Parts: sequence; structure tokens; C-alpha cells
Amino acid sequence: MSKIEEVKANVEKGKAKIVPGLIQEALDEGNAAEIILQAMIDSMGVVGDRFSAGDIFVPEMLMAAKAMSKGVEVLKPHLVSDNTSSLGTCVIGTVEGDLHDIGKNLVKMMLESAGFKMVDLGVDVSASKFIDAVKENENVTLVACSGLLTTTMTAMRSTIQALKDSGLSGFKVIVGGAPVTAEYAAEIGADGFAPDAGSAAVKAQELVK
Ligand code: B1M
Repeated sequence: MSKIEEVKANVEKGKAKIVPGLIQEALDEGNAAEIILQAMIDSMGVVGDRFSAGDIFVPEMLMAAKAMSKGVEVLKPHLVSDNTSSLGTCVIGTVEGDLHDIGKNLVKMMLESAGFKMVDLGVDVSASKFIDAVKENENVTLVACSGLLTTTMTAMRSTIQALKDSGLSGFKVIVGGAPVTAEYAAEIGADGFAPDAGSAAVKAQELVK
């Protein structure tokens, strides 16, 4: 079994203590962080399928998420570049009712690399918290909303509506997350959509330039 396969298998099993070491070994072997990250994202897909099939339950899903997050911490220095250019401030969060943050954290890393100063509001973020953050931070050029549950896609819509109703301006809104599509993003009035963290950075740069 290759080191990357070992990483993938242990993220799936939720082995948070050994995943960071395995990733370090995989990096020492010269494997690209991107491939390892891809293996880890794939492992979350496997975990989700097992959950859907009733083979595992929320605690196992939580353990796998913890293993993934610990692994991402090791990868972060290899993924985030020292980009000194400033594209302004990006306020990011997972929308109200939704506790998933792994994808949001990856998007945050990529946007930081692209040149944004990041303000992370965390998970379960209400529309009013997004609005307050736009008001309280200087030079907010982008608001980034993540959502993983079909049931919280409506919170994305109401967040965008509330931002428009607030009369605040000078920023664009980008949305994403597994159930979100380009069509849905356009329908709810988002300025941009990206299917993954890498393309989120590209789209975000386009939106604010
Ligand atoms: Co949850 N969960 N979960 N979960 N969970 C899913 C999403 C699910 C698909 C699993 C399944 O049933 N197969 C399902 C949703 C079904 C649906 O809505 N149709 C589900 C469910 C049902 C639930 C609960 C309701 C379970 C329950 O309690 N009965 C519950 C809800 C809690 C809540 O939020 N209120 C729940 C809870 C949890 C845990 C807490 C246990 C844990 C999350 C821990 C954490 O995030 N810290 C968890 C996990 C781990 C998952 C799966 C297995 C993995 C999610 C993940 O991190 N993926 C997930 C199954 C799956 O995804 N296949 C599942 C990896 C991550 C890198 O991908 O987040 O998609 P993702 O991000 C991608 C892109 O989407 C994109 O870029 C990222 C990387 O390239 N992206 C953006 C994300 N945000 C973006 C923003 C952008 C642009 C791109 O612009 C701003």
C-alpha cells in the first residue's frame, strides 16, 4: 500500500492521531500535497457513502472529519503561499444551520494564498453575523458562503437577500459546497460559484479585480 493509500485508509477509519505522521511521511517521499489532499477528499466521499448506506453513524463520520482536519493542518504550510498582494478582505463562513467546515477551511486556505485577508466566522453563521462582519472589517471585497446540506441551501439564499437588503456595497458574494450548482448560485443572486477550493480562488480573483 502506498503512503497516500495509507493516508486515505486511515482518514476513512478516523485515526486522527496517526494521520498527521503518515502525511508527513508521504510528503517526505516527495508526493505532491495536492494528490494527498485529493486522496483525503475522496476518503470523505467514501465516509459519506458508508453513512448513507447505514454502515457507519455520526460518531464515525465525526472521527473521520477530525482525522481529515488534523491532516489538513500538516498540509497547510505546503498549500498556502506567501502571497503579499492584497485583494482585500474576505469574510467566510458556513451558513446558518450547517456545521460542516472542512470544505470551507480548504476554500479559506486557497483564498488566503490568492491574496485575501481572511475573516473566518466559522460554522452556523446567521445572515446578521455576515452583515456585522462586513460592517466591522475594513475593505471587505468578498463574502464567501459555504453549505453542505440541501436543507441549508435556503440559508444561503436568505443570507444573500439580507446582504442586498442591508444596502452595504463594495463586495461580491461567492457560494459553494457539495449541493450548490452554478444554476442555483445564479438563481439566488450570488456573483460567483465554484465547485472546489482551487477554482474558488480563481473565481474570487476574477470577481474582485
Ligand atoms: Co455530514 N452530511 N451531516 N457530517 N457529512 C454530508 C454532507 C452528507 C452528504 C452525508 C451523506 O448522507 N452521504 C449528508 C448531507 C445530505 C444532504 O444534505 N443531502 C450529511 C448529513 C445528513 C449530516 C447530518 C444531518 C447527519 C445527522 O446528524 N443525522 C449532520 C448535520 C449537522 C449540521 O450541519 N447541522 C451531519 C454532521 C456531520 C459531522 C459533524 C459528523 C461531519 C462534519 C464535521 C466537520 O465538517 N467538521 C460530517 C461529515 C464529515 C460529512 C461528510 C462525510 C464529509 C464532508 C466533507 O468534509 N467533505 C459528507 C459526505 C460527503 O461530502 N460526501 C457529509 C470533504 C470536503 C473537502 O468537501 O465540504 O464538499 P466539501 O467541500 C468541497 C466543495 O464542496 C467545495 O470545495 C471543497 C473542496 O474542494 N466547497 C466550496 C465547499 N464550500 C465551498 C465554498 C465556496 C466554493 C467551493 O465558495 C464560497
